Amino acid sequence: MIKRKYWLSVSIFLVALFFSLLTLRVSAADTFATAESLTLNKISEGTLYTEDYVSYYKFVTSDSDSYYKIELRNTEATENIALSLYSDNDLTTEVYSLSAGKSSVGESSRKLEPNHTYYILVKSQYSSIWLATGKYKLSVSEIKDDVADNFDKSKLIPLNKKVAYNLETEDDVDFFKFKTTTNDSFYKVEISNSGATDGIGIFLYSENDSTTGITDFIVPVAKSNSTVLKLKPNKTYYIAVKRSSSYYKPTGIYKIKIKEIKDDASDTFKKSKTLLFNKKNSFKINTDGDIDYFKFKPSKTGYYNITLANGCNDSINATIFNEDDITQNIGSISTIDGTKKTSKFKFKANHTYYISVQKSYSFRTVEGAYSLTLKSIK
Ligand SMILES: [Ca+2]
Ligand SMILES: [Ca+2]
Ligand SMILES: [Ca+2]
Repeated sequence: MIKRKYWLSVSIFLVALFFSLLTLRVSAADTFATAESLTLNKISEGTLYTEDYVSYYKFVTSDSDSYYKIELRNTEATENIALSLYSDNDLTTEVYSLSAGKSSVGESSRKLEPNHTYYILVKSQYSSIWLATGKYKLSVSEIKDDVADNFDKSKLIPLNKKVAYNLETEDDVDFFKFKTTTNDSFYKVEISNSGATDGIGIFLYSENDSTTGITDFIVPVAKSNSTVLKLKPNKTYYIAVKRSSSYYKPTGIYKIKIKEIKDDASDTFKKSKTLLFNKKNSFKINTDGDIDYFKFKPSKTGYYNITLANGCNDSINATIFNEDDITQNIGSISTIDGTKKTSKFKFKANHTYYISVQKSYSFRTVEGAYSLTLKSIK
């Protein structure tokens, strides 16, 4: 009797030991150290054998600047399943997690470090009431970024050429730079949202520093938008193309072009061009917003006629200044498009006067040719 009881106890003990060893073996096997290697861009199948089963995976990123799309397909599991991404073989290094409900897909695309081993754990979603068992599919796809996400590695784009790029994911940022010429020029920054799924934001910077923003604008789906700015000569400017806020989620192709528009007369008193007397001085409002400054020095004191001929598409004004100071206005000539107008002024000999020419109404878009003629009245 005692002997039988002894053997029963031993048997129970051995069975218990067997199961505990089995559990120990399973949990020891399913750790980071034995994580299954995933091949990039290939779908792997997996199974959650029990409700507390955890599958361990690892993958190595390429040496490219890339996004990685991780997709978890809950093909046959009985409840919600979840995935966590770790940057090291350590549970404290979680990058993000995502879940996939029954018969649905969970996915996320993130930029990851190049040449780095990441780990993925797949298990039942513990926040669910019921725990899952069953099959699923897992894949990690590399999506190469065509343009770097930072100022330092920004892509140099040529002037006057339209080039196509891509927003690979909705949080992709493409950084560009361009160099202005030695000319006194305007630059038209033009973006065509030819293939993106949502509005694209454009941000222009004067330095490789996000605090130096000059302007920004949005390009709606299937539209073009642009801005024209007078920029400093011989200088590098930066552009970021990205979503303008979390409200927008653009992915897809867009085209960018930086066009140089040369200005024939400076926008400042300081660099104003000298006008010649008894001659038609022909210039242009080269782009909307252009203002042209001139100077002249009469050789004798007396009355002079100044004629402004307007070949633009809207009204323009010439303003005459007694010195190189915006407050020293001594008169102006206004012309509507396609007409010319002459006004009489009295000038002193050997004194430098200034004239500016610009559009009359700030809310209009004005471009085109004009001329100024200065004649002494005999
Ligand atoms: Ca890109
Ligand atoms: Ca001009
Ligand atoms: Ca100008």
